[in-house]
Amino acid sequence: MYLSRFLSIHALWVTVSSVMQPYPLVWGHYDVCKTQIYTEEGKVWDYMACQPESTDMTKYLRVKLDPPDITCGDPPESFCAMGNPYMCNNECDASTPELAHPPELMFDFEGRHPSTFWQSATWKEYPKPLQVNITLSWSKTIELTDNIVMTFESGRPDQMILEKSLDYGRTWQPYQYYATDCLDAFHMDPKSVRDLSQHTVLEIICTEEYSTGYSTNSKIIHFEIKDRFAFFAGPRLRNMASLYGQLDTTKKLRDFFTVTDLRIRLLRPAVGEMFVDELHLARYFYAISDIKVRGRCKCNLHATVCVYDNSKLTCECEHNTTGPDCGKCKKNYQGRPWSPGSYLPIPKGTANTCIPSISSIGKCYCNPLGSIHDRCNGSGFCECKTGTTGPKCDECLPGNSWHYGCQPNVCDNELLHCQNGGTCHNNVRCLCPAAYTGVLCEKLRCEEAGSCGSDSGQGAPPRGAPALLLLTALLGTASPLVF
Ligand SMILES: [Ca+2]
Repeated sequence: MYLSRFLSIHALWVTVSSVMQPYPLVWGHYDVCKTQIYTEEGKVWDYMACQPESTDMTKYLRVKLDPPDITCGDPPESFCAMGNPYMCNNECDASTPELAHPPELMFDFEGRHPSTFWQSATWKEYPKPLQVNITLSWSKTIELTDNIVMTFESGRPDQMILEKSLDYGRTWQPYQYYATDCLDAFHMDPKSVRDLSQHTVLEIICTEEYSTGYSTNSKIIHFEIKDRFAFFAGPRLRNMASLYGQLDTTKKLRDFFTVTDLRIRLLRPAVGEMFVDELHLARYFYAISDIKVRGRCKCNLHATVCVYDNSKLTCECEHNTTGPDCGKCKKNYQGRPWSPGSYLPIPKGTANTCIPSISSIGKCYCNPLGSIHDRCNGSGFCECKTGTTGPKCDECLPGNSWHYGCQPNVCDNELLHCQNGGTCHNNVRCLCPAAYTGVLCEKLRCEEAGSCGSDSGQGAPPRGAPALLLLTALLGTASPLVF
């Protein structure tokens, strides 16, 4: 199944800003890897940097909860409305579809009312912490192109860490800390993304912006990708060329927006007051109705298509590259070291195509006229036709000459002499005086026509008859060409 093609997010941004202010749509969308162009040498391929379009990546993830049995409803339990501890007639029951809250409800289509949501068990074991890890895995490197947005139906947690992995979940780094009190929870000064700059954009911050429990109306938590892009592309992301230039030259910046997995670590549910109300612990739980992750397969600017097959995303690599991320050159295309494509120069970028290896052009391509197959056999050698030799089968054995491949000599200077004053032409034919004919000019033309008279002595009669017999015998073994 091919990823559906959306208007890429940066194209969308430009379209939006062009409404506000005329803006030339000159720089590329990197949506084509190659085009055919006409040059003096005819039609040739012109290669350019390319990438898949940005899309909804939640369609391709695997979700894992830890502890695995933390989802509510098994056994069924009742919970209270967050704002009202005395309204405890809500029920979660995993065995009844209308009352179940499984994890997939964080990723279903959200357009109906009321929302569908995942919900944890309640905090009935207080004061033991109620902690849940939600891991989203793609088994593929992806590049984030828009904010990660999480919608909480339970009130936003008091403490939470968003983490990322770049190595399929083996190691994790924090992406952002969230708390009602950053200093108390994580010993960090609270900051907002707006406090950062081009120079500090990679700093990991703790924010208090999204953790005010249920006392405010907002349910949303962001991880701000676009605000970070804006440090390079300007507030309306108009100067994407500048961002792309930075991404090209700063690997750390590129890696910052690249993930294979995300992990939401819920450390303390929304409490909303100074103290936990121990008499009504069924008020405290986590519930998430929606998680948005937009991005694209990372293909190192060598592919526009990412295929989802067998629950796995793979780039369809161009530019003679291969691997799930197009991260290396194909076999026999290692003529220079692999490198990713480049966004620069705008608008088409640079493809940095892999080129054929020098060793593969000698070694494994056999001369098609001199060899049985045009590729090496299993042991790495060309198999030559009769009369042919050399590593590439482009040299002739003695007694043979190259004429669309090696052909047995018809005449030469050693054994196959042209007779009666004839001259050998390129080892393939004797050029005979007018009166003579035959492969070696051994026959009188009038003899062949049966018109030789007593006065027809246009030339000397055949000389050296025994030698002629020998040559005729030799000719029998050769395969004279047809002229
Ligand atoms: Ca939902």
